[in-house]
Amino acid sequence: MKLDRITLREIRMPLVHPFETSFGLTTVRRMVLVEVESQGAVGWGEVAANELPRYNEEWTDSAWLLIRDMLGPQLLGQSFETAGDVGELSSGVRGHRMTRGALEAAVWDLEARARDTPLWRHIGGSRTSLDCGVSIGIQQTVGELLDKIDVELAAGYKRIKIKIKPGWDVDVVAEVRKRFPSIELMADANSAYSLADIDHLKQLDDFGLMMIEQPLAHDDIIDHAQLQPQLDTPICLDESILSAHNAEQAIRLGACRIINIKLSRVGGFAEAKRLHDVTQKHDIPVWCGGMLEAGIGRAHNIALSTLENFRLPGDVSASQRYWTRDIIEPEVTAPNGQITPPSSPGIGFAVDLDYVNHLAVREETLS
Ligand code: OSB
Ligand code: MG
Repeated sequence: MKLDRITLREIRMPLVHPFETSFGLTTVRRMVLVEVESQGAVGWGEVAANELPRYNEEWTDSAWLLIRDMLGPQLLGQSFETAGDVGELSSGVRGHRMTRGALEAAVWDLEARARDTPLWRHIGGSRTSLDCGVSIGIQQTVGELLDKIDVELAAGYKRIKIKIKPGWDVDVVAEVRKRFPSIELMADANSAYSLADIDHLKQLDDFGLMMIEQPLAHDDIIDHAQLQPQLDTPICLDESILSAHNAEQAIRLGACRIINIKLSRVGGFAEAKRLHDVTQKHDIPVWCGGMLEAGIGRAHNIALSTLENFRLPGDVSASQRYWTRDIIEPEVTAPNGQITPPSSPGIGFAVDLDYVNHLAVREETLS
């Protein structure tokens, strides 16, 4: 296969609910969409990187430049057998997995469409109903958080994740637990703590959390391995796991009991599948994380979530929790907190090109 064209578009979309984590507040998403074409067939990808390099080293503008000046021209100049080979073609670039992964995922979509197969089947998925959780950002008051949780439980979501940071942690979790004694509850720290906080983190053991996500540094495995045996609560790694190799090491060291796989964070489907297989071999459950994606990224996450070892409810939920209007048709819905993978080819949702062009603040075609 050879690509004939790559079109980049940057879109801006305000979130229905501004989203606060330990590393910052997001109110408007700026996303780079990637459209690839080969022999008349097209595929779509979405770069999940944030607007600033706070979650990882990438951001919207780095993605644009990297594809425009380096990855795009390089990919257009090479032929490859299958979508599974595309990640390897960009392996000369250090890091920037979200940017590389968006290109890779676009080619997977194209390939699945060309074969008239839903992407989730094309990658080897088998789950036909996906249990969904939600991730709720830091709120102004605990009362607001409790109200938000009420809304999500009423919508049928199966698990509630709250964001924590120093000053918004043990007391908040205690109040949530008091009000909702038996829900599936977890907390995501986005690297806000260090081993010096160990006694503080141990207090979270009182609340029967499913897991605590990424308590320590974004690039750490060894400190997590020291922390995990001292906590009853399972640690789930997010930021620290960029590859199947990282997962092998984390599991070998006992740094976590659960892993959040983000398609974007690991650089696309080929690596996500390898990582999935490693966790399955070691009987470590996984779930699919999100990055506040618009419809294209959301559709890719749905496809990934159909792999067998995605045993826990993920962060992939209905479009309307994020957007007044999504860029795909139909938008993603999650009746009773469950998503049904689509049956049409490729990502299985139609990209609303008129709306994308309406939202686009810049566009560039490479050929
Ligand atoms: O750590 O999982 C995270 C959003 C942006 C950056 C990092 C994270 C998140 C979320 C939200 O938790 C997931 C979502 O709803 O898409
Ligand atoms: Mg996380």
